[in-house]
Amino acid sequence: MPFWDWRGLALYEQHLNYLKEHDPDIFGYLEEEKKRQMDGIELIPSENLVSQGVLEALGSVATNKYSEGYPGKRYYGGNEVIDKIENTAIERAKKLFGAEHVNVQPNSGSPANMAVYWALLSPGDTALGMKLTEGGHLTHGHPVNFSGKLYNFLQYGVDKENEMLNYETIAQLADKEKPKLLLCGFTAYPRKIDFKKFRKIADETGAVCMADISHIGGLCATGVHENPSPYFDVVTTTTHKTLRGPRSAIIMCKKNFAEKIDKAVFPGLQGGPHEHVIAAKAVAFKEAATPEFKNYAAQIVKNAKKLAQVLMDNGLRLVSGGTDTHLMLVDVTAFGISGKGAETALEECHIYCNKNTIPFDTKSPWDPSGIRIGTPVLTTRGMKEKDMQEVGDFISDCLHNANDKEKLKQIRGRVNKFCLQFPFYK
Ligand code: DSN
Repeated sequence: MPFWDWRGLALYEQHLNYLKEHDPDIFGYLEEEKKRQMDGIELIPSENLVSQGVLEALGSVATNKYSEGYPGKRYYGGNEVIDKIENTAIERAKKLFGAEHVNVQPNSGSPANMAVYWALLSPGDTALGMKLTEGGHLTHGHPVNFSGKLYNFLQYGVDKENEMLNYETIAQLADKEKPKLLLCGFTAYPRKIDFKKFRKIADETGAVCMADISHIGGLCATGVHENPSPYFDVVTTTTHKTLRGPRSAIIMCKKNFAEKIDKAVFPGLQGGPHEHVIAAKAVAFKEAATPEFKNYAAQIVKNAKKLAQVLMDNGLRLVSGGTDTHLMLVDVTAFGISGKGAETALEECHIYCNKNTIPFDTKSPWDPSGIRIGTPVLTTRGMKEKDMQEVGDFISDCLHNANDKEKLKQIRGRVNKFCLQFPFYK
C-alpha cells in the first residue's frame, strides 16, 4: 500500500465508531462531508486529502496537553513526551527544507505571518508585498487586514503585458521605498517564482527577505519548485496544501532571527501550542521526505500543465497563458458570467473551485472575473495526465452551459461516475 493511501473502510468506521453510536448528528455530517469529498472533483488549489498517519495523530491524546513554552522550557509540568514530539517535528522540518531554525507552533498561515511581522517590524514600518488582487494574500498588506493596518505595506503587482512578475519594477519600487521587509510567495500566482532575484533585491535595499511558500510548500520541499528556505531570512508555510499535512503552519528562519521569532509566537501571540497538530505535522514531514512524495509533487505539476492545456485547447483564457505550478487562474468573462457564477455552476456539477480576481480585474473580489483551480487533491486521488482531459472537458462543458440546469445535472452525473474510479477514503 503506498503510504498516502487510506487503509480502507473498516478502519475509518472504527475511527468514528463512538460518534456513530453516541453523536449521530455529528457522525452523520462527517459521513456526508466524506461523501461530498469523494463524489466530486476538488479543484481548490489550497486543499488536499491527508494520509491515515496525519489523521491518526490529529485524533490522538496529544490534544490533551498544555505545553506553553518550548521543548525543555515549559510553563507546565508533564511535558517530557510532548518535548519529544515537538523536537521530532522541528528536526524533520529543518532537514526537509534545509532550514537553520524552525518554529512548529503557529496555528495557521495568518498567525505565522503575523508572528514574523511582530518579531521583525515595528508598527508603521515599511514593507513590500504582492497585491491581493494580483496573487498576494490578505496578510501581505491588504488594507482590511492587520498587516495593512499596522504596517506601511506597499504593494507590487504583475506586469500588464504578460500577467507575470516584473522583477525590474519590483527592484525599482524597493530601491525607492527602502522597505524593512521584502515579501514574496503568493496564493494565486501560477508561475514559478525566481527567489534568487528577490534575494538580490532585498540585499541591494537592505531589506529582510521573506517568502510565504504556503501554496508551493510541498513543491519546494521536494525540489519540484526552487526552495528558498536555505538562503532566505524567513520563510513561512502552511502545512495543509501541497505539503499534505494537517491544517497548520511553520516558520523557518536564519539562526539570528530565531529568538525574536520564537518570542513573537509565544508569548507574543499564542498560548498553548496544539501538540496533536504538531505531531501530525511531524508525520507529514516524514512522508514528504520520501521518494514517493517527490514523484507525487512532480505529478501535481504535470497534471496542472496538462489541465491548463486542455482548457486552453477548449478555448478558455488562462491568466499568463498557463501554469508552472499546481494552480491556474481562468478568466471566465468570455462566457458572459462572473467568477461567482462560474463557481456556482461548477458546484452544481460537484466540481469545486473558488472565485478569484484576475490581474487588473474591474470587478469586486466578491464577484470577480475569474476562478482559481489546481490539481493537488486530484493527484492525491491518483489521477494522471490522461485523466485531466476528462476533468478539463467537464469544466468547459459546465462553463458553456452555466445557465442550463438540465445540462448541469447531466454533467453532475458524469462527474460522480468519473470519481468512483478514484476512491481514497473508501
Ligand atoms: N485561504 C488560502 C488559499 O485558499 O489560498 C490562503 O490563506
